Amino acid sequence: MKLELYYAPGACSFVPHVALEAAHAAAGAAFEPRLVKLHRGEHKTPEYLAMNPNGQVPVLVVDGRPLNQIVAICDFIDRSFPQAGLLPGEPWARAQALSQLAWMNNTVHPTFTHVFRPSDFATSPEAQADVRMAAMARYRKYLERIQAWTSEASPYWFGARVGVHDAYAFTLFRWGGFAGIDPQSMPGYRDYVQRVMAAPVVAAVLERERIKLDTYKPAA
Ligand SMILES: N[C@@H](CCC(=O)N[C@@H](CS)C(=O)NCC(=O)O)C(=O)O
Repeated sequence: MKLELYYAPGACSFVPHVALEAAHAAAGAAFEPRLVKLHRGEHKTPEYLAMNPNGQVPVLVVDGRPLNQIVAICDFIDRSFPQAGLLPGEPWARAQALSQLAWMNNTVHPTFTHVFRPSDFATSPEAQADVRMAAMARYRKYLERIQAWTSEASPYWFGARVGVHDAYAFTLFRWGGFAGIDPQSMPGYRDYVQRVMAAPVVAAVLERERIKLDTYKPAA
């Protein structure tokens, strides 16, 4: 099976990127990482839009066929390489895991988009500032919910093996810095994220994407 992942450094594509790295470590599955330069608009070209009409990363191309949406991509990688243990196999536990993953993707993630790009949601500068402020408060509440979940992580979300929930929890926490959330203000979440970052498959992806947990800049 030929697998290609279109990703952008630090974007949500980090989640399937970790999934593929874990599948590589556990099952020898090779994949080709394809860097997409969002600042150059490489995700808006006709060729890219033919793979993903939303003009977004990630896209997983499987033997030439594109697959969109993180939840579907992670489900596909898990079913193709169950040796990686990315998601629980037992039906109820799996449904709960997908419920959490879907919530991160369809609720927490778009809330951050309101913080990061309020101009997508309002036209006047005042309304944009309002959108941003309201979304920042909601984003912090969501991170607190994730922090409560991760307090049970031992050492990772589902136990011994790092997986897609850990990768999403890291990504959302890292974005928190851009939303003005000091990582030191959430010590439980910070300690968990540091464990996740030290896991070899995550460390390999951090290195390839050249990202760190360095997004928070205290106000001068
Ligand atoms: N629900 C989508 C979310 C994808 C998404 O929001 N991707 C962002 C990066 S985190 C993106 O490509 N943004 C560029 C843009 O919208 O112009 C998924 O699961 O794939």
